[in-house]
Parts: sequence; C-alpha cells; structure tokens
Amino acid sequence: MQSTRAKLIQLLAVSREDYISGQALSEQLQISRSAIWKHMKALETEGYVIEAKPKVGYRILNYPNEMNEYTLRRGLETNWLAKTLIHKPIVSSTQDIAHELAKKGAEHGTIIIANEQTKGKGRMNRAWYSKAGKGIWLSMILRPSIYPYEAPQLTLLSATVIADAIKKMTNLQPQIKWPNDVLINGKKIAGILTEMHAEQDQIHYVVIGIGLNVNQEIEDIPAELQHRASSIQIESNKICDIRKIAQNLLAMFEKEYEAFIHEGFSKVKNKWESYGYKMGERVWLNMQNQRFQALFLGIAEDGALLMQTEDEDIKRVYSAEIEWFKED
Ligand code: BTX
Repeated sequence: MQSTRAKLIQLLAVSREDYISGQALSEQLQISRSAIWKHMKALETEGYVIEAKPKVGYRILNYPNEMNEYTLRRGLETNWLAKTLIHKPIVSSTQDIAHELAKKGAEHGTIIIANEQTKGKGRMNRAWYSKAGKGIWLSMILRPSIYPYEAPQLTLLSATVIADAIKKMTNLQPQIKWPNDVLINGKKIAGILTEMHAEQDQIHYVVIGIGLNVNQEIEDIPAELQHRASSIQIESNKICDIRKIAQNLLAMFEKEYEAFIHEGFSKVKNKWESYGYKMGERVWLNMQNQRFQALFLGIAEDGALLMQTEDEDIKRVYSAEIEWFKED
C-alpha cells in the first residue's frame, strides 16, 4: 500500500510542469486541504522545492538529491522496464527481494534498487560490497520468451549495456572480462549475477543483478580488493550522478533487450567482442586438469568462449579457469 505522502508525490510528479489544484489533490487523496498543506511543508523539509500558487495549485520545481522511487522515475525514459520500481534505503540483497517478488508473480520488468546492501551477493555465494550511496545495486525481474540454455546471453547483454552506459556518460573506456566483469583500466567496476527459475524448456523468471561502483573513493573499497576493483569516480576523478547513470542504464537495457528478443544474439555478440578484454591475445586455460595456452578469438553464438589452441583447434569453452591476470 502506498502512503498518502507517496501518492501525493506521484500525483505531482505525473502533472510535471502543470499545477494541480489543492481541491483536486484533496479529492483524489480524500484528505482535507489543510492536510495537503501540511504534507507540502513536510516535503519541503525533505528537500522538495514546491511552488504553491494562490488559487491555482501546486507543482514540484525541484526534487531532493537523494535517490528514491520518485527521483528515479523522474526523467526515466523506459516504456515497460521499471514500471514497477521499488527503492529501498537498505536491504540484505536486492536479489533475495527480487526472487521473493517473482515467486509471488511480480511483473516482467520489475526493478528493485537499494542504496545499500548488507549481504550483496556475487556468483558462487561470493560477497559483493555495496556501500551506502556509492553505487548502483539493482535487480531486475524478467520473464523472457527464450530457452533456459539461452539465459547466459542475458548476462553478456547486460555487460554490454553497462559498458555502453559508462562510455556514454564518462570519458572512460570500459572492457568486459568474460563472462560478466566490467573493467576499467583492468580493474573491476561492475559485476552481474544472473539467476533463474526454470524448467527444462521454459523460463519462469530471470533475476539479473547488477552492481556498479560509481562514487567510491579508494578507501571505500575493501583493502584486499583495491588492486583489482575500482569505481567510476576513482578512474575518472569525477563524482557522478548515480541516479542519471541508473536511468541511462535502464533505458539502454530496455532497448537492447527488445532488440535481443526480436533479432537474436548476433548484435550483442558483436558489441560484446568490441569490448572484450584480452580479445586476440593468448591466455592460459586450466581445463580438466590440463593447463594450456590458447588464443582468445571471441564468443560464439551461444555465448561460449572461442579459444584457438596451439594445434589450431578452435574450442568452445563454457567454463574453465582462465588466467586473465598475471597474478592469477
Ligand atoms: P562475481 O562472483 O563475479 O564477483 C564477486 C567478486 O568480486 C568477489 O569475490 C570480490 O573478489 C569482488 N568484489 C566484491 N565486491 C566488489 C565490488 N563492489 N567491486 C568490485 N569487485 C568486488 C559479480 O559476482 C556479481 C555481482 C552482482 C552484484 C549485484 S548488486 C545487486 C544485486 N544484489 C546482489 O546481492 N547481487 C547483485
């Protein structure tokens, strides 16, 4: 249930530059005009700038800087993605909330975004550090009409969208380390966790978790990760507008997701390869107790890694330990 305050902000947000009369607000919210006035005063203390024009009505001139459902929605250029948008100041993990909601039937495109996560998750139960107000920590619930074996392509798609958004909004040159790390200057600044609930040939839902480090300074990154993790701010020396990046990310995701569903994976593949970390270079692979060198050619239509071994064989690699870094 939305609170009266939340409904009030929504009504004002929807009417944008137009004034909405005290009478109309009072009728729609079924509260008195003096109660409306009190809510307006309370909103002003929260950082909203509200214009009250006598005999005309109210409108919001400026929103608070903080990230919340309304400030995120304002200026968000999506059609279906984030139609249901849930913002929480602090959660254990947005993934867990997304799974709970998806199981209860949450609609395709639902977004859960948090200011802080106390138990952010990476793959294989690794931790994902999600410091308050320093990054984008979000999960999206999707119900794609693809086969379960195609779901990893969504991870690759998400990585290209993150890279595109960074490229659009900063002067940084992102790279993607297979399958799901987004790097800047060789350091990880984003990770993607794709989880799904499916039967053999049918996906019930997919939850894509995106963690993107935006405004951390070096001391905000745990000491043991400082040599291989970074943030947009550390790499660009600029504080970025987290909300704008989130909005761009969502709008770009919606567009690319639709293209993927209608046109298939080949565009994503080409885009991914344009960002591919160590593409065209030799890397060491550890597979089935063997360690060998191979040339990283790109990714296959199904998202596998294409590796050319010394005897010119091209192998499709789905999971292997790859020594990307010298210190690995
Ligand atoms: P991953 O398994 O590829 O990466 C996890 C590893 O990355 C950790 O073991 C650690 O070495 C390193 N790491 C942890 N936190 C950070 C960080 N903030 N920046 C850079 N490196 C880090 C990647 O898994 C998937 C991450 C998804 C995170 C999102 S956030 C929203 C959603 N909710 C949730 O709980 N997880 C996802």
